[in-house]
Amino acid sequence: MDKKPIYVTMPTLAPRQEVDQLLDGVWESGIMTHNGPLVQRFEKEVCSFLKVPQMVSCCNGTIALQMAIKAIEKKGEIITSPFTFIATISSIMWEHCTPVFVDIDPDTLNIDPSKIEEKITCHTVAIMPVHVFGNACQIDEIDAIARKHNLKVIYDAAHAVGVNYKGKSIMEYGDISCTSFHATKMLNTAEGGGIFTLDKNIDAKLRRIRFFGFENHADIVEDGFNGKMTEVHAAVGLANLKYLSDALQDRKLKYARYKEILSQNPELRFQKITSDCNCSYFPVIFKDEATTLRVIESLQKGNIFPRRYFYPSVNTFTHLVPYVPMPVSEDIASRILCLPLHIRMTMDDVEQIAESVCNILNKLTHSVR
Ligand code: T4K
Repeated sequence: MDKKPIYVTMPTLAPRQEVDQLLDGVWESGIMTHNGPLVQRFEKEVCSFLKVPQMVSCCNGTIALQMAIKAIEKKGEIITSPFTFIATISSIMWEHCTPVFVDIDPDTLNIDPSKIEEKITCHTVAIMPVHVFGNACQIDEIDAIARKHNLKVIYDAAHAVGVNYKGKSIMEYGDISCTSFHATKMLNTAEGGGIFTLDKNIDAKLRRIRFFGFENHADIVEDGFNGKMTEVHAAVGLANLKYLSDALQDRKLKYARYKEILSQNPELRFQKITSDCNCSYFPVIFKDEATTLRVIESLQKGNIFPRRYFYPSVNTFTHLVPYVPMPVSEDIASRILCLPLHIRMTMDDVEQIAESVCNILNKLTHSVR
């Protein structure tokens, strides 16, 4: 019999009956959406888990970014990373702003703060860095540049639930931080997003933007749209939230085991991560693209499905943006692979995958001799 496939990730899901219990209340009340009781409870419980004062939930992480851009009320150039998922860029463009890329640091895989200032023009309105794979950006440097040039900072924290920086949640940094509760993320509501700000006025504005721009169901006071999370999604999120600590712990243990085995091969490179990273992904960087493709091919033969996050570098999507070379991002994108990492895998799976990668690399080395 074929081995069960192992995907790059799978959702952490609470037992069905725990979701069903919450859904019983939804069915009984008939309240399905419009900032219902479960959405409000989900927001409160996420805040208490992360120890942050407030969060506005919404329908997905892309819309979270768009709502954040709407909330800063500025149109112009937004400086961001080319090493990210397309949603970072499309959210900027849907808000009639222009993405301006700044290359990444080859070690952290996050935007390189030393290259930001040279890209600031009189049209720059904001910086949108990405905490890639849950690894905190160089927040102090970025915030200093933003203050000096009077720019807003919106963090794309789609991967960063459970990440801390200098003893507090990473969601507390910048003017606004946006996360994703997609099925593939640390905490999932199937589809969903969350927006964090310490500014009560921005928080209130985001709530109006999420609800068509209405104030008190009467006047339209914002450029809003429908960004709401439903009660059904909030029920899934509330049930899953109880297992978030376990999921975070599980990821860290498996990440450490991968690293221990794969570090034996001097050819491999790893993302340089901060100590409070959530280890939500396990990226490994090979010496070149040909090796990366051979590893993918061999793993897939064993029903193991790693993913090329993020390939290609988004500055090369010329249907969307004019090409500007980003040598570091393009190079890393061509030879990085995220290995499977999720709660449904066993530690044996991790060990077998890591050993398979080492074996494939050994074979490749000997075949070229
Ligand atoms: N900013 C950043 C930096 C992001 O990475 C993302 C999203 C966003 C913003 C926007 O957030 P959202 O609008 O999505 O909330 C996935 C996700 O769709 C996307 O959320 C994520 N980043 C991106 C990095 O990855 P795919 O196309 O690679 O995922 P997919 O559907 O192939 O799933 C990967 C594996 O996960 C599958 O092989 C099996 C497993 N899976 C997937 C789904 C959808 C499940 O087990 N169950 C599922 O329901 O994009």
